[in-house]
Amino acid sequence: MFTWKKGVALVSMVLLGLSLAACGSQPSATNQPAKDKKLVVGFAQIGAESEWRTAETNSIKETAEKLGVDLKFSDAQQKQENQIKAIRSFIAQKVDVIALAPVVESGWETVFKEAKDAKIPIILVDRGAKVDESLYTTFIGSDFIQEGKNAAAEMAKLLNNKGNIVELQGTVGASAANDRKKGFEEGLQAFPDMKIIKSQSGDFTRAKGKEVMEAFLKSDGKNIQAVYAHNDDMAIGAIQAIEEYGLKPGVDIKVVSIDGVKGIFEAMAAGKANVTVECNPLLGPQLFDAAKKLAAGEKVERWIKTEEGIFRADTAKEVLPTRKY
Ligand code: GZL
Repeated sequence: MFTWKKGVALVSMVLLGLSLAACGSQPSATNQPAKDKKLVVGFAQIGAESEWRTAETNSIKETAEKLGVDLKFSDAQQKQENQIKAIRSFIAQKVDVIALAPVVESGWETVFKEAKDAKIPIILVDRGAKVDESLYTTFIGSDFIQEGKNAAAEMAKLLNNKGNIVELQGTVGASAANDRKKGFEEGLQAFPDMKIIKSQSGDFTRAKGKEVMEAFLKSDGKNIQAVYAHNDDMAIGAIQAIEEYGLKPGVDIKVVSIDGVKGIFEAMAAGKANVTVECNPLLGPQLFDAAKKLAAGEKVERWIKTEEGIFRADTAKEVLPTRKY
């Protein structure tokens, strides 16, 4: 016999069935299967100070595009406070992973703790940070101390173990600059007749590298047998200064630098530079591979190293067309 109670129960059963069917057929944001959710990565880039940096940015953007990663990208114009602002913005946007190339090693503790409290893992890319290791998950980048040692060994061959060297350091406080300096000095210990007679920061840029080299030439001119630059861009600036001074770069003053960008291969092919120690900027694939693993709760290695070579003037012409950055 029909009662109102039975009728209400029947109607609610029908409505419940319909709503469950609707859920099953039109996945919404809330019931989107986790595996189909787009990975969201915030990247706080330093700026565009060198060919190397531009190559790294291109690698990260192109790889994100290819993999369908939602990349939030910020350019800090070389300022740490802008990188810190970007990290706070990524936290507010609740990205899955935060990555950055720390412009300098210090000053990250507070904002990294904020990311940790928000349960967002941090990946360091191409430069280190002096913080407690628990505040970041992995460092993807090169062994800068080894790069400095390799540069010293190459310099010894060029100078026959004897000569005065001027050094163009990278950005003050940057791990790449600190460690390339450390590695080069350690490498020189085996060669007591090779001396660094002047050392100053050229901030990893061509313009500043040229300006500092001009000052070195003014004070020490023909007393300089070689220049060691922490990156190729400063070396290219130094080459211009040496030529304007009236000497032959690569001949009168040997040129050894780090990165392996196209510009230094062109200089080596023209006989104006002697050696570049490679530092690979194409880190996009390694970055998003690590980010994907972290977002899925998987572990990643503490240091994901990049493979690198050493390139000399005698092979520059044939290698140049094969270079990807
Ligand atoms: C190295 C990177 C350095 C490059 C420079 O990993 O941090 O910064 O050697 C760049 O060219 O400016």
